[in-house]
Amino acid sequence: MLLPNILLTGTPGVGKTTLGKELASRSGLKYINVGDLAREGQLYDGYDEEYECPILDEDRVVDELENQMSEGGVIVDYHGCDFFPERWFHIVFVLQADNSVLYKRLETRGYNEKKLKDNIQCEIFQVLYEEALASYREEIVHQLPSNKPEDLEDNINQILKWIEQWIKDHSS
Ligand code: DAT
Repeated sequence: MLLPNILLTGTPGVGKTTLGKELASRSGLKYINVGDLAREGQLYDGYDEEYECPILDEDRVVDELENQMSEGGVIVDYHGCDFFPERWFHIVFVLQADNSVLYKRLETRGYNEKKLKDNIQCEIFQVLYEEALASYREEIVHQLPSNKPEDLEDNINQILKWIEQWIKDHSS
């Protein structure tokens, strides 16, 4: 059976992991958190002192994922989307949260002042949405509100329906 690949992207803290894991458990698709994958495989290329985080080795991440992505049925979660091959994804969701909501979530994570400010700005200027539009066909890029538990439930139901339809359309 052919299965679609889904990209969940957006500013850190918008709810990609929460949605991705729940979606995977309800759809049977596989969930991959690119941040975790990079940590496990040490797929890094230096360290960013300003943001206090390692720099992703994008080429190695792509190589690492290629086989699974060609098989299909993968939900990818990452706060960036311009380095993945465009052909990998059948649909792209950009999650979005209100500033006040996002601020509280990131504060809870203990982000430093600069990281907090930059991430809030990233959300205000819709940086990930713009990046997604620049990297994928506009028709497959969708924004999803991710402020409250009801949003999560709505998003899951909407995506499950989409998956079901995609599978129907691609079965022969
Ligand atoms: P991300 O993976 O985008 O960094 P996350 O899934 O870890 O974000 O979520 C960050 C926090 O926000 C976490 O404590 C769970 C909470 N959260 C996520 N989606 C939510 C929603 N729709 N309603 C309320 N809280 C949510």
